[in-house]
Amino acid sequence: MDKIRLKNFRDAMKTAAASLVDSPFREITLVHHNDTDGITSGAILRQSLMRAGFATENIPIERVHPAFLPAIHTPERRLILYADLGGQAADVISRHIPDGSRVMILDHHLPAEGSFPRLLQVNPEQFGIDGDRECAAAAVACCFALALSGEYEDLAALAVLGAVGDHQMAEGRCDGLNGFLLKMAVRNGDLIPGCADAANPYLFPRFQNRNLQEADQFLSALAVNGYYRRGADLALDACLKGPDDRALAFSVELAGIQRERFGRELTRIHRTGLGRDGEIVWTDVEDRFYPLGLKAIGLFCEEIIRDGAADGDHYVVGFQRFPGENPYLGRFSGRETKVSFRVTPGLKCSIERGERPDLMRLVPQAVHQVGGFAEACHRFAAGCTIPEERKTDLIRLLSDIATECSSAGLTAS
Ligand SMILES: [Mn+2]
Repeated sequence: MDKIRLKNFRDAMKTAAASLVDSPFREITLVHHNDTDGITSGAILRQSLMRAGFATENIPIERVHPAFLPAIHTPERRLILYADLGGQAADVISRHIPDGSRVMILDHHLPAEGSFPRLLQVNPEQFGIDGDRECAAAAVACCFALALSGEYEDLAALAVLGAVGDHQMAEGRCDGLNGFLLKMAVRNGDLIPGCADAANPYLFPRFQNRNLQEADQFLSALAVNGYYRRGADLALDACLKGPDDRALAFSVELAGIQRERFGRELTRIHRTGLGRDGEIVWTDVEDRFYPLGLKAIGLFCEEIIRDGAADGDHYVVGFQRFPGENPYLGRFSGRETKVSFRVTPGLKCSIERGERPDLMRLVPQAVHQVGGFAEACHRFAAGCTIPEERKTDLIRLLSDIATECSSAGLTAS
């Protein structure tokens, strides 16, 4: 990464940090993702802004849901900072900002097209820095912290942990801004190199000498699995002070809950079978995974595949009901379902040979037609949200589109 791009990014961050410090307000709300990159971002921002004299409030969320925005953007919240999400929702966010409030988005996902004058965005992608590889959200947050004060180098270790959570460290190496912060953390003794595992060579003394991957798994157990019991609060504290007994016990308890819920659901599937429509197999756990976060259904689809319950060449679809209450934002009306998509190993081979359509070809089209929206869509894994009453329609559409693709003679695209 060349020096010019880095300098432009850091200059923009200086301007952004100065605009907060110069504002008359000293209370700030931090809205961020609940995965490891989001949690470390939230922790870095909390710590640096507290040192700079702000009172902070963290609101970890699973995603930007339009229904959350009125609950987030109340007139009392004059300063709101989004981290690790928000860039792609800048349009809808900007429509909820009350007069006299300031909103800043520090994201690393490719931002939405267009300009949104009611808010300020600082995103590495705007400066030619690759947000998928060179700069996790935690690195963005850490640059913001270093713009507040060059003395906050101790936060760099958390930035590297965020990069690991987002799979931006490969074979123990980081590129770009992630790599810059990794060097900083090692130089300051906040990460210790030399662990025997070549893929995970750094130990994090604050996390009781876990390596970075173990620290990532620990944060996920708290903040992702334990989201609906406010486990994200424990994860944020663990980032800043190290895991305490309560956090350790909670992570063990949540792992137990996941085992129990998944086991019970698999038993049910062995008894009654999966739903089937052409190449689609599906299951609906309704609210039986509560209090596990909404990532659980994707993990469970993978479990179904490992277990062999979806043998053969199939698209595997799982539904998990969206809880009507968010632990940080209260109750919401409207009934929605999270949907996760995976493929069996046999189908994956057919897709790779260009014989069957991948999920990017199948999912967005079908989801759009039932009035839902795709959250993340990759070739072999995808997730979305749809209205509760459209589940059957979605399965029907997926099956029809898959069939059309075969009769139309699928060409690799
Ligand atoms: Mn991220």
